[in-house]
Amino acid sequence: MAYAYDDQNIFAKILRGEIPNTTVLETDHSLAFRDLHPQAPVHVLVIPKGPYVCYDHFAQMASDAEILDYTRAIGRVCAMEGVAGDGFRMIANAGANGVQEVPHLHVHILAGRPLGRMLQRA
Ligand code: DGP
Repeated sequence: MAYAYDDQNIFAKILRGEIPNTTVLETDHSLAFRDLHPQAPVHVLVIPKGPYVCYDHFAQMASDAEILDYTRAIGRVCAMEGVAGDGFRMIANAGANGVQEVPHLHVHILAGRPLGRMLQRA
C-alpha cells in the first residue's frame, strides 16, 4: 500500500504555523492541540510532525524515535488532561470507511463525559 501525503492538509498548515492552534503539548516529533469542534469537555488531537497519513502508515514507516516520542506524548497529554480517573476514549480514524476528514495522522483523546458505545450502525 502506497500512502500519498498531501502537504496542503489543514494539520500540515498548523505544523508550518500557517493556521493558529491551541497547543496542549509540543515535543521533538509531536504536537497536541485542542480540536476546533470539541465533542466532549476534553477533546485533544495528537499528531506526529512527520508526513504520515494515518496510523498504519506511521506504524510501518516512522522511525523508532518518532514512535517513542508520539506514544509518550499521548501519555503525557492523558496525564495533563487528567483523563485516567473517569475514563476516556482514543480514536484514530483512517480513510473513507473510517471517515477520516484530515489526511494527517491524528489521535483524538476524548474525555469528561460518558461517551456512549464505541460504534453506532451507520
Ligand atoms: P477526523 O474525522 O478524525 O479526520 O477528525 C478531524 C478533526 O479535526 C475534527 O474533529 C475537527 C478537527 N479540525 C478540523 N480542522 C481543524 C482546525 O483547523 N483546527 C483544529 N484545532 N481542529 C480542526
